[in-house]
Amino acid sequence: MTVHNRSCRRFVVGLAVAALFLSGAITRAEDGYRLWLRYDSLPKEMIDAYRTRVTSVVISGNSATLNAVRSELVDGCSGLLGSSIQTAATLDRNGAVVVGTPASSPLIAGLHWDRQLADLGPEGFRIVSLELNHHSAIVVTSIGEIGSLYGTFYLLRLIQTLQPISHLDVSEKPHLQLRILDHWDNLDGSVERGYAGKSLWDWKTLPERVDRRLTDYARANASVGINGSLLNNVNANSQSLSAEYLIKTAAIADTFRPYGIHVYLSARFSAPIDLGGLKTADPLDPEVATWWKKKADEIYHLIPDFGGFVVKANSEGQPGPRTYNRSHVDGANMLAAALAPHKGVVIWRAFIYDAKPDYDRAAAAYDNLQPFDGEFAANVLLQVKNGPIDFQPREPFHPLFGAMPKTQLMPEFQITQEYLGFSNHLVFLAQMWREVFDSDTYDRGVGSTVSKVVDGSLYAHRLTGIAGVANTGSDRNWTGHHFAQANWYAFGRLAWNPDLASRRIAEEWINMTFTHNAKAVTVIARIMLESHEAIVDYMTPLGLHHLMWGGHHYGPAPWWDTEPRPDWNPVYYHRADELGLGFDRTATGSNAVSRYHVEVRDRFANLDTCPEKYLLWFHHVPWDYRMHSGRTMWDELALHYQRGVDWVRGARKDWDGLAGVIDNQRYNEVAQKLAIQERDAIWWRDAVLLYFQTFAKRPLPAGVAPPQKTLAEYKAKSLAW
Ligand code: GCW
Repeated sequence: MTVHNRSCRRFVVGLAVAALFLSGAITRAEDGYRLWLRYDSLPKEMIDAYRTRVTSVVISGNSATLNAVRSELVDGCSGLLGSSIQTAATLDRNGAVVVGTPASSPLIAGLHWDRQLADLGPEGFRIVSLELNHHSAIVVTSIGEIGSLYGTFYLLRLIQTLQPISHLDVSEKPHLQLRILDHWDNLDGSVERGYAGKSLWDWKTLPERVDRRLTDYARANASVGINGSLLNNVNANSQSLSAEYLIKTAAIADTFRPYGIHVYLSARFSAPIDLGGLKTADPLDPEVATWWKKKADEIYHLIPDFGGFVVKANSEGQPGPRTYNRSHVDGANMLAAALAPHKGVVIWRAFIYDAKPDYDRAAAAYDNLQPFDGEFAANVLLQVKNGPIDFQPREPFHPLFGAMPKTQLMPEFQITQEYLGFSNHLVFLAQMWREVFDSDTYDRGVGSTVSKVVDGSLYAHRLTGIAGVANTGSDRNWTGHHFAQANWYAFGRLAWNPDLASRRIAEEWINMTFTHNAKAVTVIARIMLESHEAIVDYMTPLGLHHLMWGGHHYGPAPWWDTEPRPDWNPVYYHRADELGLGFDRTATGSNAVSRYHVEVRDRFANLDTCPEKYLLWFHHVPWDYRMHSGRTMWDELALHYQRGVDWVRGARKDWDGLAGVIDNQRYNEVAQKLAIQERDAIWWRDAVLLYFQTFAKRPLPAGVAPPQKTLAEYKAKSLAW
């Protein structure tokens, strides 16, 4: 190529790029970074309905939160309505959106809504369409600035999901108080059970440099009402509480504060020894208590709105009060006393299981903690996983819910998919969480659901909360799989209101994230709403659990029996033998079922009334046992696995049909993940059925495809992710 040719080409390329810019044809990359806060222009035929209602933004005051409200509203409305919406100092035309608190806005103060707003609290809000100073307006208000921010996101969501806004009269407040994302992030940037890249916190460059991404993280959380963030792994490093790291944490807290997010830290129980040089961490030692009080003072000096400590004690090798022969109450209450003067809380994890001979892990947390009901300090919450084992694809609800009426329990859900196909499998977890919330504990008679335990209404608790183990990371799309974003979204929506329907959550998210095309929304919602049952089918149907490969937990290994603790091995959980399959947790076995209320216990303990989805969780069932369908248990089991595989194939076809409706990048990325999901579902079906067949000694029923490899091949190498 001659020099002339090269420069000529450069010129032409330059012209083309400039032309693209001018025509607006260069759109943003569809890499998923914007999550559900995309603010792309609404379908043309819809815009006019909103344009007359939203013409300007009137926000007086200049706090960090009000500034965040202003820029969100201006960006959001300008993007959605395809024209620049400006801020205005006064209400001089129709269509103003007026946002603020009675204290920040004279217009709002003039409405005299103080009583109603006080009832809704500082995070609650009202949104009303009305006439104000002879102009039509929409008022978004709260007694707290954070409430106005939440109201702003609510209004934006209405527009994003094409809801009418001409006659609004909305009053909302969160059902749960502490709505926290737990990050299992290590100080070296790795994330325990994280499948979306590295930690979002770059400890090396903090506090000098705070990644812009943290503001976007805070916006996303605030948009669904998440108000807390636990920054470090519950398998904690004491260094997180050192002066050096607290300054870094304070910089993160400063970034989150305008968005109403409080930071929490995992406290390693041995920190007084590790950092303070004390000889002991015995919670009843006065020097230890003093060390924690001073540490709390130091933290609150830097971070006045610090949320509190989360503690994993005497579990999986973590130190705790039992190390000193003290109780969990001794440990929790000692820390609670240090935080109480600052209004901080202690979140004590109930994920405690010891390895006594012949014990059943499903009863361990209950036996360790239930006897202490009523003894925890007022600022302690007990954080209980949704089920009694460990975030399995399906578990019955944890028996502690409904068994500790005098203790503030908060559920812990796992948003990251440790046991559910990492960031490779599409599974919408709202379905699974709904099942937990809707479970009836019977503690105060029929209708004593987990959601009523959790929202405090069953026992009139003051302090309530919920935690979700985050699935976020440094990946450009935040969560590895585009659909995993829906689980972050759903967690926030359910934390705000545990009674929300999963369909509603799914449809909101699809409209905001992918498309307004009604047909496509229906297809995608169906995929999402069916996905949880499908993953249960191809991983652990009929109440099976913990069949995963040791250590990393990706893919099946029901034969696994080499972990140092029996209860880390799949064989401990499925108990397959020549007679049948499943863990007898009734009176003839471990009797873990007795930890549930009598109504629940009797239903689960009786083979005829036990829901089949929990059958092998509670019973050791003969291979030829007749299921409700009339088929044998073995045949039914095999057909569940096949059904799971078939579902993934169907979902792939459905997704393929969306070509052209979804942007290319996300369409292709999701399609590729679905291909992996199909590969894995087949692997699960084949490996598990081949292995159980060595006990069942029965042929696969008609309709179940023959395995693609031998059992030896499946045992030789784990599935790769
Ligand atoms: O699910 C298990 C995980 C561990 C985790 C533990 C816990 C943080 O395999 O990685 O540790 O639960 O919840 O404490």
